[in-house]
Parts: sequence; structure tokens; C-alpha cells
Amino acid sequence: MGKIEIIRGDITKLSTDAIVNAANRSLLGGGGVDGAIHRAAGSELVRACGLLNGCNTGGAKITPGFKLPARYVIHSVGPVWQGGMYHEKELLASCYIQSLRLAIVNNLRSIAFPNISTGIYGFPKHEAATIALETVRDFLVHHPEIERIVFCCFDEENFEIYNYLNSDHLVIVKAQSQDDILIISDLASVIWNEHYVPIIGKEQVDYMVSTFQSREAIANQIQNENYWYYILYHLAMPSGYIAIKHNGNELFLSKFYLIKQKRGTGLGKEGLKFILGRARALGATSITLTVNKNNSSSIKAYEKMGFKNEGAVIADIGSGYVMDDYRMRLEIES
Ligand code: AR6
Repeated sequence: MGKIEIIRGDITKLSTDAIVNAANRSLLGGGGVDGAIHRAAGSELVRACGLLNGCNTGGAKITPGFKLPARYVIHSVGPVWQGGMYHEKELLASCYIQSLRLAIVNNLRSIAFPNISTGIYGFPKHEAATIALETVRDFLVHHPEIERIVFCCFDEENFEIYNYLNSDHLVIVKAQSQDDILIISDLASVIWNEHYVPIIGKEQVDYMVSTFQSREAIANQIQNENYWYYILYHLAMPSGYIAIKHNGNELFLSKFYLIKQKRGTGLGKEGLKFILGRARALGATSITLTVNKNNSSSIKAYEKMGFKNEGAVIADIGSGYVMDDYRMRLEIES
């Protein structure tokens, strides 16, 4: 994580081993960052690009940097945003992967990226930044030989988004789109399997996930049952989720989960702070939740957060299964 730097500025001024260009398929220059790179590199660049036979969307090709301070330019063609149904996300991720692969093949150690596709090509900036950070971070895990990645943001908005997503804090986003719901459903499957199989067994976990945490079930809870779902991002990675429901003086905390690798990192506390903030804003005086009696790690965690065990409830969830045995409550000081 220390290898990623976020700066605001003009990429043509950077002296990393390579800078990445947000090009078009002809590779023969254009507006935006592409125009700036061609102007700064001089006319030899367009001649070198002319020999490359263009490039597919999601691909990358390399040339020298000519008059640029950077030794190389990696030209990558981002997708034009068309609403998200045309593989734009995969293609954008592919730009980062293909650029980094070229860097590896050419023994390059430091690479600067612009915010590909977020200018003329219209990709939503928040989503593009999430993809860029996630993809690069994942690549770095498998390629420690890369020493430095610079995300060079030209506009203030991208600079803020990148800093926000790259911060060590939990980023909490209310689930609204079908994509958000899919992320939650995927998280549910991972978390329930890693956490609950030892407690309630695989059969019940499969039943719970397919009955209560499928995309349809979550969409229904949001639309018809007044549940609010939130995705917890940490370093741009979907890392957990929260579901709450407001009932008069009580805020019912229906779900509050982190994936295994993010537990015990203090993020739970940040999540709770957010839940407390929501409860106060809604005028609730307590937060309640129910928990399985064998789920001792969660009971302990909630006790540490100040929740008191109020004893038995029986939460029959159908098909002969019982999920939660205890109700716990946290009184909120006003
Ligand atoms: N340094 C760093 N970033 C810059 C610079 C710069 N000098 N100038 C602009 N940006 P765009 P795209 C940022 O439009 O969306 C070209 O015509 C800009 O603020 O350059 O992938 C190509 O030929 C934005 O955040 O690229 C293609 O036809 C980001 O760079 C098309 O545009 C990308 O914006 C590609 O569109």
C-alpha cells in the first residue's frame, strides 16, 4: 500500500520509468491527456505510434518517451462509457492490467497513470477510481517488483476521490443500484460461509444466503421493508456491509459484517460510529440486534462495543431453522 502515491498535476512532467496515456484506438493522438503527452513528447511520438497498428479497447502498447522526462509511454485505450452494460468496467480494469504487464515485461519499476476514461470518454469518476485502485493494488500483491505507482489526477474532483478511496478509513456507501446489491450479495456469500459454517453448518448457511441475502431478497428488503443497506469499503475494496431498520425509538441493526481479513483492525469501531450517527440522526434512543448463542466472537465484540445481552428471543427463520437466540441492546447517550 505504501507503493501507491496520489498526486495532483500534469502527467507529462513526471519522471517515472513510464507514464500511461489515455489514448484512442488509432494511437495517433487526440485531446485531453493524449494531446498533452503528444505535445510534450514531440512529433517523434506520433511516428512511433504510427508503427503500432492501433490498439484495442482495454489493451496497451509501449513507445519511448522521446522528449518527455519519462523514459516510456504506455498507450492504453479506455472504454467509452455507455451506461455500464457494455463491459466498460472489465475493459477499464484491463487497461490497468495490460499497462502493468507491459511495464513488467520491460523491467520498469515506476509507472504513473492518469484517470483513464474519466475525461472525454465519460466514465463515472468514483467507479473508475475504485476499479483503478482495486486492480492496481491486486496486481502489486502478485508483482512485488513494481516499486511505485503514481495516480496523477489532473482535476480536483478525481484527486479528492482517489484520496478518499485510498485513505485508511472505512468508506461507507448507501446501497442504491443493482450493482451495489450485487456487491452485497457477493459479500454475504463470502462472509456467511467463512463465519457461520462453523456455527450453524453449511446447510443452514446456504439456506440463509439464498433466502435472505440473494439479490432479489436484498432488493425486496430495501424497496418494501424499509431496510437500508450500506457497503463498507476499505482501501477501495468491498470489505463488509451494514443493514439497519428504523422502528420508532429503536434502530434495529440487522446486519453488520466485515470479511475475515478485515476483522480485528479497528474497522468495526468505525462502522459502529457510523451506526450510532445514523441512530442519533433518526432520533433513536437505542440500537438492538439479535445474535446466535453460539456466535461467541460476535457476542464478545458487541459486548466490547457496549451492547448488553437482554437474553432470549427465538428467531424462527423458516424451514425448521432458528437463527438468533439473544437480543442485545445498546442505549444511546444523547
Ligand atoms: N495530466 C494528467 N491528466 C490529465 C492531463 C494531464 N496533462 N490532461 C487531462 N488529464 P481524457 P479519456 C486527465 O479526456 O476520458 C483523447 O482525445 C483528465 O482530467 O484525456 O480516456 C484520446 O485520444 C481526465 O481525468 O481521456 C481519446 O480519444 C483524464 O486525464 C479520448 O480522449 C482522462 O481524460 C480518451 O478519453
